Amino acid sequence: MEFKEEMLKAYFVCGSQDLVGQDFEVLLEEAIDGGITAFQYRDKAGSTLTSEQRLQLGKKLRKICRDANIPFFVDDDVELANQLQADGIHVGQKDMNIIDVVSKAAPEMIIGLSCQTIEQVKIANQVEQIDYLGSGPIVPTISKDDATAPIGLTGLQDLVNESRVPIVAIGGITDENVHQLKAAGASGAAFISLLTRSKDVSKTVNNVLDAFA
Ligand code: TZP
Ligand code: MG
Repeated sequence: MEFKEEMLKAYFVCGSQDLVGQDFEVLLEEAIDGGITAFQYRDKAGSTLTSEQRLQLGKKLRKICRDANIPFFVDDDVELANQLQADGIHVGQKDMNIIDVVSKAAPEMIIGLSCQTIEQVKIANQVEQIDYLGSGPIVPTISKDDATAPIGLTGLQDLVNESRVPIVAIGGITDENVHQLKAAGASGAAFISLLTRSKDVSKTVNNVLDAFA
């Protein structure tokens, strides 16, 4: 699948550790029906799945995305991304080196990198295979124990100004603060708890889409 900036608008990130009693497949289907523009499978810290269970669950989620023509990303794990024939891989600064990721990922795979600082963005600008950046947390997050300090809207704007590629904002996104991201230059919002804790998934996704309309 070819990368398009519009994919970043309402980017749902989730692993089994993030669920609060829901069935993962049902939640993903609801999110897709609601209008999410991308999904990232991020099964990690806190997950109790074995690697085989992670693979099997990934196959089901991958199929749901394929059937709906929604880009399916895998967090961190290039091997898993290749096994699942993911549309994309997203890696953080503490994960596998981006150059190694580029060389190991299937050639057509979309590549996203997390960047929190101007220095990191400058380095990312030189790796032509990178399609987009993820930046945050914007404000404190409950979903990532080892998150770096919040960058705020001005921090986000600075990274957008420096970046060669579009940026999706992540971390602590709410129904309210999502409306401030477009003016700061973000191409979209990526979120976990906004959706896993939503009382009305369709309404939540629609609100995000409105923010980037
Ligand atoms: N990277 C930076 S913050 C974060 C990740 C994966 C967690 C986002 O979760 P939430 O619940 O949307 O704040
Ligand atoms: Mg990561």
